[in-house]
Amino acid sequence: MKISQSRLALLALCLVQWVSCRVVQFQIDLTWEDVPVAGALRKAILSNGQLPGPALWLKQGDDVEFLVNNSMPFATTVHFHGIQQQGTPWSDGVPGLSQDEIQPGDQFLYKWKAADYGSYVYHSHVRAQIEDGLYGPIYIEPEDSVERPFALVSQADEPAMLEAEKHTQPIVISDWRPFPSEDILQIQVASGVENYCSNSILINGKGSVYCPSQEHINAITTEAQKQILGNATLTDMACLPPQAIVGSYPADLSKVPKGFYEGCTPSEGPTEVFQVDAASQYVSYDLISMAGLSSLVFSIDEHPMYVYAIDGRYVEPLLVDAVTVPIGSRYSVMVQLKSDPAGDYTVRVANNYATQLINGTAVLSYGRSTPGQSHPSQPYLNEAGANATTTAVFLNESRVVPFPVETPALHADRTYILNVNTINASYIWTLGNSYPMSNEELSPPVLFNLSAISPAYSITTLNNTWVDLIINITTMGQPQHPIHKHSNKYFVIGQGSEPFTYSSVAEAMESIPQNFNLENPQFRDTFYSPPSNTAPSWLAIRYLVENPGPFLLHCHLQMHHTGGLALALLDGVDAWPMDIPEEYRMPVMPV
Ligand SMILES: *[C@@H]1O[C@H](CO)[C@@H](O)[C@H](O)[C@H]1NC(C)=O
Ligand SMILES: *[C@@H]1O[C@H](CO)[C@@H](O)[C@H](O)[C@H]1NC(C)=O
Ligand SMILES: *[C@@H]1O[C@H](CO)[C@@H](O)[C@H](O)[C@H]1NC(C)=O
Ligand SMILES: *[C@@H]1O[C@H](CO)[C@@H](O)[C@H](O)[C@H]1NC(C)=O
Ligand SMILES: *[C@@H]1O[C@H](CO)[C@@H](O)[C@H](O)[C@H]1NC(C)=O
Ligand SMILES: *[C@@H]1O[C@H](CO)[C@@H](O)[C@H](O)[C@H]1NC(C)=O
Ligand SMILES: *[C@@H]1O[C@H](CO)[C@@H](O)[C@H](O)[C@H]1NC(C)=O
Ligand SMILES: *[C@@H]1O[C@H](CO)[C@@H](O)[C@H](O)[C@H]1NC(C)=O
Ligand SMILES: *[C@@H]1O[C@H](CO)[C@@H](O)[C@H](O)[C@H]1NC(C)=O
Ligand SMILES: [Cu+2]
Repeated sequence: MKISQSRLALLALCLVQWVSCRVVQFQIDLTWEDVPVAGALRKAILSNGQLPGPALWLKQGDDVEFLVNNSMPFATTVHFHGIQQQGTPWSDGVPGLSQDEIQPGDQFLYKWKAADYGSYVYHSHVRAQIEDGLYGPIYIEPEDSVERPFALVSQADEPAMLEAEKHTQPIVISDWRPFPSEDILQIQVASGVENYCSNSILINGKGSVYCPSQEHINAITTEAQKQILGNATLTDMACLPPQAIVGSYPADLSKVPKGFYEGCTPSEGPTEVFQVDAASQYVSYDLISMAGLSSLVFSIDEHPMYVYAIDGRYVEPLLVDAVTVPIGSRYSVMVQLKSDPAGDYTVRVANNYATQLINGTAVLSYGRSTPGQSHPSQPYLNEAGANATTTAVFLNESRVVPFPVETPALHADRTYILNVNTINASYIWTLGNSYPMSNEELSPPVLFNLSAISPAYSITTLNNTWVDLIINITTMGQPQHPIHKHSNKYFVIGQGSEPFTYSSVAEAMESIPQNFNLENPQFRDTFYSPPSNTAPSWLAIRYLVENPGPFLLHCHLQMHHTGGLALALLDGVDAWPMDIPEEYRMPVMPV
């Protein structure tokens, strides 16, 4: 066994600095198999035979070697969502930008440093493969020196919370459809109808397909949905009819198969059970949404929870009864356990986009209930993802304060206003222009050839400058878009539910200073654009260019991302070309 020069140098550094210097090797073998998900057989992507994939547990400072073995009949890549990839842009997993796709039978070795602590997720970054199940949780245990925010809740309970954090568990919430992602992309082109319905909500991969009666669906239809529906009703999948989605774009509903937006077929799958021990006082969960098209709200009956970290960073703990988890975001919650539990409690996950009423449930079990004696627990969350009582508290993002607070520069060096809307069809989207899926096939990828990508689909930035991106939602009625940025996080400095008619943040701040926060802004890698129900809206984010490389900015809804709601940030081009390790210069790394 040979140890490379660089490995030896690293070992020496570890001994001197006394920091974690483990090299953690992790491997996933990807297969495409018929599996029952939510009780219905379908082809899906399994990672080491699992869906979601196995959890990767790390310590801050670890070096990771993540091997992807593609045993599937189609190409793929893996992205490490929220991981900065400082100095390792070749391990970001975006086809056409940082690497070529990993072909069937090939392998690829991603190497990166777990520099930051917290909750992350790995997932496919090719086309809409996330919808086929290629995702798994990552947790990076903080170094002891990182200050925890638990004493802000209670000094007396701090030890119990620290202990709960040590044993924190991922809860991956997602949605599922009866069709593989490639079929969905084809149905969209043939019919003109964007896919906006699921048939099941999964909690750690478990769930069922429920088909509520039309009476029940009509009874829980929300006021907002009634406004859109007029005289019509929701479908038997509790979805808006496609006319509401397609608008004036052409559509051919005869090309839409059963189960796309109507045609509910019930099936029963397993239910996730979270076993807890009342003696431990607290339990910690990392909520991760890997949905394809839903906006999932999470709640545990009769159990308020402290949100204490978001997107892998601590925040001042906020006590809530329910939290909305935009796709790609991670919310870490500390749940206070009951000293005298009455039985099992229902864990609820419900979609709050107007497009569909759908939910899934799991069980929080103290292991004490005897059959027949379990009482029905009292929900905070209803089937539309809204409050079930007048007193239920939902996380309010405006109240979130990072712990500790970090601040951006007061002025940006460059501003880009990126218009978000549909163009030509209900499933084609813009972020500035419309990023074509064919950009995933740019070869050699942009990291190796800066001119491989058209300026229409990219912006270039200089290293060590501050950039403002205005996500400009130019029309009413768009869903809140989960805007994800690769590499380093951004500060959420402003937002509004009115047209953005300014040329920069500085100009806007003169007219509407109340819409901005430069004092204690959130520091995120994924954040919702504001609602646009009654007017267009906008989101202003500011980031420091500190990691030269090509990184994607995109909506994490799979059909928006594949529909073009994406932009390549060619960061720090003044520091290109980079010193790329020889093995990454290959189209695909031989192992
Ligand atoms: C890697 O994939 C190949 C087929 O592509 C398969 O034969 C091999 O067993 C896989 N290796 C592991 C460790 O799963
Ligand atoms: C909706 O119902 C109203 C009153 O029942 C009726 O006047 C109207 O024509 C209906 N609209 C449509 C589109 O069917
Ligand atoms: C919500 O989930 C319950 C199962 O816990 C199910 O009976 C019901 O039909 C679901 N409602 C919708 C609208 O999905
Ligand atoms: C939900 O909250 C709103 C606003 O506080 C309140 O008006 C409404 O009655 C609540 N819903 C239920 C079912 O209690
Ligand atoms: C959220 O918090 C902000 C700031 O405290 C407040 O202005 C706003 O009304 C709150 N929103 C809701 C829906 O409660
Ligand atoms: C939209 O349609 C126009 C006219 O056919 C075409 O030139 C343009 O490329 C289309 N844009 C996208 C993003 O599909
Ligand atoms: C880089 O991309 C440009 C634009 O597509 C192309 O003309 C050029 O041949 C590429 N260079 C290499 C080395 O592939
Ligand atoms: C880019 O800028 C950051 C500071 O923002 C600096 O730490 C880094 O070394 C620079 N990278 C290069 C390659 O110059
Ligand atoms: C941003 O969107 C608004 C509509 O909400 C529009 O009036 C404005 O022109 C857009 N900004 C740019 C630079 O296109
Ligand atoms: Cu979107």
